[in-house]
Amino acid sequence: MPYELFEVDKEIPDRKKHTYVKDSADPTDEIPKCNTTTIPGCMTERGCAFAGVKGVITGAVKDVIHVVHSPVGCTTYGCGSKRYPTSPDLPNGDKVPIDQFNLKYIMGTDLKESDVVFGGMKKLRQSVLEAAKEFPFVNAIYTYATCTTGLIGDDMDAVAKELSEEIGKDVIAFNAPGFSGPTQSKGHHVGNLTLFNKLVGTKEPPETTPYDINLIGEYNIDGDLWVLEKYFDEIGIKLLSKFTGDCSHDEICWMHRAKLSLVRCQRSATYIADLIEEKYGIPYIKVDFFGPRYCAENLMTVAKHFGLEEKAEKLIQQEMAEIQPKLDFYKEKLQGKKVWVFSGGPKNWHLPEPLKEHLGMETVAVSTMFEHEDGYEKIKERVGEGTVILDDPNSLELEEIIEVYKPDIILSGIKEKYIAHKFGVPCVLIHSYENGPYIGFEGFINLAQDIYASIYNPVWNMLEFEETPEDGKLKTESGVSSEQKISSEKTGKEVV
Ligand code: CFM
Repeated sequence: MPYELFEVDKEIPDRKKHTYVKDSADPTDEIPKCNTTTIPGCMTERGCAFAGVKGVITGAVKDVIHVVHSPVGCTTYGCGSKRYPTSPDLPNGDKVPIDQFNLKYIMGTDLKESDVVFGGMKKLRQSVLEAAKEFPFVNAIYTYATCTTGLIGDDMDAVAKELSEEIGKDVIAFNAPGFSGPTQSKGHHVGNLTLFNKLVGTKEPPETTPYDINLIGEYNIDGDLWVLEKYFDEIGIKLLSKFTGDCSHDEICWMHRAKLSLVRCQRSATYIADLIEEKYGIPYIKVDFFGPRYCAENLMTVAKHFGLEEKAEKLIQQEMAEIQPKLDFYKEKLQGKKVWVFSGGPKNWHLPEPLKEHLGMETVAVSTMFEHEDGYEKIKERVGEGTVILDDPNSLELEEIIEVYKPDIILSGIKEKYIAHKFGVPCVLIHSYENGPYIGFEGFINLAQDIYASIYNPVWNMLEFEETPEDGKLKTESGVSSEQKISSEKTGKEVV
């Protein structure tokens, strides 16, 4: 049977359908059940639909202020949570006057009980006007529905329309209350649709060239976008619009003028590429730049589209020559190490092959928070026999993966990092990165270096565990749990 019920899931048998163990003999449609609501009883690692739109799609836009229509908790949660840096430069030559403005500021309507009873539209209006006054340099104001305002049914679009006219700038409402879908993936979709419907086609770029592209689904995590921008620059391809890493509000408005779209994150942003193709006839290519081979192949594909193969060839040779000695070093050190990859979705199929091919590492477990069928098909293609593929793992399963599949390293997010550490397993962040960028040629070396530094960190040799048969829990030699031992070493105080 390709599906497996984890020990910790005995009381939640439905989890079995979400836990697939790769067997090449299976037909391709054998993949974990996915994109459904979390099973009650599971402590999920997922984010909400509001997080999907603000935390992923729109949060990187550098010259807008966000007004979250919610009690204050969602506003706090929505502030600067993702590491997408921006440059201050705007396409018209202006500069955003506050450095990394997109990461530093967010506003909220601070809804109270009486607003829930009597409606919050007045407060929203007031807050948007205040935002326009506080930050006069912004080029647009984005507002967000949340669970509370979705439930009371405030008409965000009506307020946005009225205020756009009054303020003379775009005020956009994003209607993705937290509960509107099973995961943040729903928010990605709403973000794409809203930006397409409200913005694309409404402005013209200052200039165009025959080599203009939209780079879609690249959010500039720790500078990824700037690595790709440098490559495209050298090949002679111009990024007319980015969606949405280091992007300005206006760039989204003129995405209809590009000659080609590239879709980098195919989970969060294929929607807008499809819509642009359908309405404006601009084709798109799905691209993957993680790992040297994928990066080289995909740069060539894009260059070919514009007849710029020679320049791409030259760039690839240069970059490969530069990284090869480092790649050889890390491969020697990391060969045979076992990995568990846990991300939202796409990074789970981007990484296993490059890790195998360039570093000799074996992916033994893969899990995602919100991947859909197409992504799971790619994951299945790209991992070896016996790899466990989990959809929406709960926190107890995370521990069981560590105990059963014994990864040497976990590539994941901050929520899992400390679980891993408590089990004495190193962890490298692949959502927000440790020392990125991780994309492209030099990015892959950064990733390899972080993996190497984590696995070979001498701290792991200082931990000693022994099994206690009574409860099966991991204990250190002295009898205190590993967690207690680490904290006592840190504080110098005895833990009882
Ligand atoms: Fe796309 Fe992303 Fe990802 Fe994503 Fe994310 Fe992310 Fe991710 Mo964290 S946009 S789907 S919602 S590649 S924040 S940069 S790492 S879960 S796999």
